[in-house]
Amino acid sequence: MPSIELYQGDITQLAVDAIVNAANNSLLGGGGVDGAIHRAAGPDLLVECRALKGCETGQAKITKGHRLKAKHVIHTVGPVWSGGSRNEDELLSLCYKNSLQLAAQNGLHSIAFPSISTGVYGFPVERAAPIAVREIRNFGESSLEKAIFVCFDSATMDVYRKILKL
Ligand code: AR6
Repeated sequence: MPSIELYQGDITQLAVDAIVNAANNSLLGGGGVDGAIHRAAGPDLLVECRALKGCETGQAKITKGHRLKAKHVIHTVGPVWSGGSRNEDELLSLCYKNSLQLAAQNGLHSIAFPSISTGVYGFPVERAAPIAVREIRNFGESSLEKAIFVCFDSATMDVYRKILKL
């Protein structure tokens, strides 16, 4: 299992092997963290994303980091919250699992996650954060040494802090 760190701020500023993007099924950009990543990475990220032909919810795809400090971007698509009975928990777990697996397959050592689905997609952060933490803790031996949870706002930070007892 990689060690877990907590960081409050902008994920686009992190010099890690991969930052994870909370994207949508098109992988062609959007608002929130997705928009910030595309702005910071520059237009070649979109060119590379076009060739990926989208991504299913819960799955993940990897690109280069282009102008980012991060070497790679792992794009995953979280579930849209619709009350909790549409497999949202399982799909969110898959986002973390598949992103970690992709990082390990590429021999990466460090990865940073935003709080997937808890912005525009409306997944309650109190329910999402324990899922995120559980998936990192359940991830076995691999090249991954460090996973960073990046919280943009202090409310999200508080939830993670409590769960991680930091
Ligand atoms: N760094 C880290 N976290 C951020 C940043 C940033 N620069 N900007 C926002 N966040 P969201 P979702 C936080 O809405 O809910 C996009 O349009 C934000 O405060 O970005 O998975 C996509 O194209 C929140 O805590 O992602 C999809 O259409 C978290 O990131 C849709 O939004 C996730 O919020 C995906 O929605």
